[in-house]
Amino acid sequence: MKIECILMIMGLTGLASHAAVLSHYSFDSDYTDGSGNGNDATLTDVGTVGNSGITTTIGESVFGGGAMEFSTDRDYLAFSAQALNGDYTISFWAQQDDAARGWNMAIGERDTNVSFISLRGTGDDVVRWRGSEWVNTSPASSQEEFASVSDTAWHHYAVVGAGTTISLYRDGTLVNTVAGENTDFTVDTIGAAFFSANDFDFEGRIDEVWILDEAADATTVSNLYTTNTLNGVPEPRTAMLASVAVLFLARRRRKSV
Ligand SMILES: [Ca+2]
Ligand SMILES: [Ca+2]
Ligand SMILES: [Ca+2]
Repeated sequence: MKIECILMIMGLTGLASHAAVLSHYSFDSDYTDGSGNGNDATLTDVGTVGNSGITTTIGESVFGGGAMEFSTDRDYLAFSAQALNGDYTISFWAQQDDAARGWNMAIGERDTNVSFISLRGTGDDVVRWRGSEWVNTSPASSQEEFASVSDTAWHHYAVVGAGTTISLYRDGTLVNTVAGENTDFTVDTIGAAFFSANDFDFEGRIDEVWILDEAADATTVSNLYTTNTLNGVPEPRTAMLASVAVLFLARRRRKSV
């Protein structure tokens, strides 16, 4: 096999299918789902206190040059509901405008009182996960609070459901794993959750939302945190460019021998 063929195949491994990805919102230029599954989101920009939309301002995103900016209104992105049962992963970057905000509903199910992932600000300093089978017992079932830090910096969060265990990773590091939960979760909204009358939503920026139908292991979470990919190799476009560059260098080397 010619060296060009081998190198091209090596480069194309960066395009390996992501069978586990249900949806991926990069927010680099719009609200489309980059997974190939077509679950594009649509923005509902309610109220007039502030508008929400893509920001491409330098320094306001983590990967890809764009992120989703949510105003203090209950603006939100909606998409076809995904019922996550058994093994799943919800991964995203978030940056709060106000570290003291009591509820920053990042992602969940709109117009119910279940299924949300919310950052809770200064004084609470936790991330609350509530599943779709939440029951308000004491302690509540299908609900956990994971220790966090309230500030206005970007942080990466990954909630991993694996059978009856639920875990939170923060900035690539496991915070805690809790066993014995019904981990089912329904997601149809980014930037808000809960009944609309309660006006719970997110204020700040969210970037690179990945929803997987598999329980990410620690390595995969670390890959998402460090490279925004599942396998730790560069994004497809970068991989293709790398392939071309390697081919070019290989040709030059062969000619020079
Ligand atoms: Ca992005
Ligand atoms: Ca608005
Ligand atoms: Ca908001």
